[in-house]
Amino acid sequence: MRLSQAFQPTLKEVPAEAQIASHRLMLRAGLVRQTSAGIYAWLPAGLRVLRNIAQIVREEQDAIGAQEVLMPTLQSADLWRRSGRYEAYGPEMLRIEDRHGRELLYGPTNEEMITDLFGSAVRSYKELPQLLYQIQWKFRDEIRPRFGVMRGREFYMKDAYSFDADYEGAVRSYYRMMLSYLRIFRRLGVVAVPMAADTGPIGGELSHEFLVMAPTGESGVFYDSDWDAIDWTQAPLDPENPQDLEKLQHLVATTYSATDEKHDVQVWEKLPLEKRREGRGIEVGHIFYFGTKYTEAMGIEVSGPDGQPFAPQMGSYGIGVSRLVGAIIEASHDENGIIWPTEVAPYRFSLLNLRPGDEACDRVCGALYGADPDNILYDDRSERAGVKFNDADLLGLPWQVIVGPRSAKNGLVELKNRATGERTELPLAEAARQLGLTGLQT
Ligand code: 5CA
Repeated sequence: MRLSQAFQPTLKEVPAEAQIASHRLMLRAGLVRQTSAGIYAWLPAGLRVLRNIAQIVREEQDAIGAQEVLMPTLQSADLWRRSGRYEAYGPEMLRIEDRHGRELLYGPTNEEMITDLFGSAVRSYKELPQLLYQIQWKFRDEIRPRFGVMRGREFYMKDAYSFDADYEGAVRSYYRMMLSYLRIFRRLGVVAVPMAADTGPIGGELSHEFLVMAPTGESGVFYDSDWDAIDWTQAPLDPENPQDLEKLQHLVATTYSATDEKHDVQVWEKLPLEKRREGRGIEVGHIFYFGTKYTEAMGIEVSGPDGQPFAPQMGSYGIGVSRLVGAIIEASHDENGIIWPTEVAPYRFSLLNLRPGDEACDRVCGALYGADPDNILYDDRSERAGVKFNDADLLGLPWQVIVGPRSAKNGLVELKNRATGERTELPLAEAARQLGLTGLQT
């Protein structure tokens, strides 16, 4: 993408309403714009990040055998009356009436709808277990939307639902999902620690929330540094193997982590000092096991091996996809702007042409840009170098390739690492190789 043509409205002024870094940076870098309180339009660069996150979530959910569906955002009030949650959910639910006076709502979550779908299709225990997910917009009329996309009213969520024949199966589904979450957050380049949690309006008895460490987090957190050390993408745990899931369950039960609400000082003080990690966290995921709460309330049964009908056991599993965009920035930025982890960055690198019109600069930039124009952000604007440097730091792609007239004449470019600020001058072909660019035309 050529920056001269991109729809990327950056802001010079720090927006007054934005209280935290991620909100300020998302507005300043031109990732989102607020359209009404707690509701945001995603602009091209922001949308690319949102999609990258969703894609990693999708790959890892598929990898544990979950199947993707897409349910509507609008649901009928009657569906929610069957579970008893229509009244119980309260003013956070956006209630709507259609032209025939029928009551609808904009879904804040989808337990009822998926349970109904499941019930209309599955007849026998032989069709269990089932694991379904979607990535869809939700609406919760939060009393105080704030911190930008972090606590929005309309937000993008991955929600998954499991159906099992018995308690043991349901617990396996729960830990299979937990393993998938640990892999997802690792791939997203953040440390997210699972912590035992309360269940709130979703209900149930077993629940963990996943918190990303960031100083502006809403909860205080305490955890064992082992959580930082494990690379879950490399862990030899097979989501299909019940013994591996038991190992994970054991590890979670014995490796300390707690929000301030559940903190146990006595257990904490048994940990060696150098293993204690303390800070604040942002909730980016939440998983629940709630047994037959919804299947029973809604009268959903399948037939068992003995021919007797029974209500399947359920769990539900959320990830705040749009919240993660803010949470990743909270965890990874400096005074100059965002520092994207490679896997979610909106483009591979910024290409800074310091003198458009200069023959050598244009030639070197053209060669690099031509290798992957969809995924390179090419600053070809006729702006001062300082403006280009500032904008590139603000948007925070992991690498910047800086092309000035003197070095370009000698076939050299400068490679800047956004995270460390380190700059190295090297031949064009070598820079392309380091950036993983193939098909360079020189
Ligand atoms: N039905 C369950 C699991 S699918 C559920 O709704 N869980 S939840 O309420 O915990 O939401 C799941 C995730 O959505 C949260 O962990 C959080 O990351 C995200 N989320 C919740 N409310 C908001 C909000 N107002 N703005 C942005 N993200 C939110």
